[in-house]
Amino acid sequence: MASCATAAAVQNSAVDLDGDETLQIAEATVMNKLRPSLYGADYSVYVRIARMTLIEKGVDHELVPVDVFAAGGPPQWYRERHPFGRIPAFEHGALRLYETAAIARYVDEAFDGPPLQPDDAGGRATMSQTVGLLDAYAYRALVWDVYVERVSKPKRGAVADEARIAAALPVAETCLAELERLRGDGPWLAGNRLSLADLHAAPMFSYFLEAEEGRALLAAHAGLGAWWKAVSALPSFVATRPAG
Ligand SMILES: N[C@@H](CCC(=O)N[C@@H](CS)C(=O)NCC(=O)O)C(=O)O
Repeated sequence: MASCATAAAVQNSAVDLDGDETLQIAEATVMNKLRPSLYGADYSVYVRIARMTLIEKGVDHELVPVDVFAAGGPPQWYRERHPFGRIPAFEHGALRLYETAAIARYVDEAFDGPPLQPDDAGGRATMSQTVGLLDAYAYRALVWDVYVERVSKPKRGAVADEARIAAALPVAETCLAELERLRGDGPWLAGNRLSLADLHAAPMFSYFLEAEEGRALLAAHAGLGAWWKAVSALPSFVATRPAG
């Protein structure tokens, strides 16, 4: 089916271009129309980042349910898509990806829709640095050490590990201070328009702010408070709120 569509697109666009250029444009056109699949569950921070990115780009896609926390872990067919057994994984035509930053960047670059990366090299590098710091430092401190201990564990009758929360708070403080510094005058985290950095941060903050410590830290960073108001009002954020 893809090859028929490729041939039709080649015929339609074979005007002033040489063969290679024509084929590249035709392939990009066909890929743009193929519906990608995202594997995962709505409770996952990383799945939500990918879903928000797809929604912001206006990409029609399918969410294929995979629960990594199910007894026995994810099924074998899923491990073939993600050897580390995490979510999400992504498929678009013959392309298979895992690692959310790579998925989000691909979605931004492969599909039409508003650009989600700054135009200049320095801006893109700074945005990638923000995404990197969220992955390397914020996810564990904000989500696992503060949210899971303070909110999630007590909800299921377990006792919070206070030492773990106390150890995470200075890391969380550094993350918020750095996000605020990098954002400068805003309104978004990287540059003057919504970017992959905002979509990477929002699902982590969503959980973090369920904890009283999270709300107190945000209140101490006024610039980030304004950012949170804007990002949490995005239709892509509202539409991806976890069901449970
Ligand atoms: N580096 C991965 C992280 C993905 C990740 O940690 N996903 C979590 C859910 S938010 C997961 O699958 N956790 C299962 C586990 O830790 O076993 C990415 O960027 O996609």
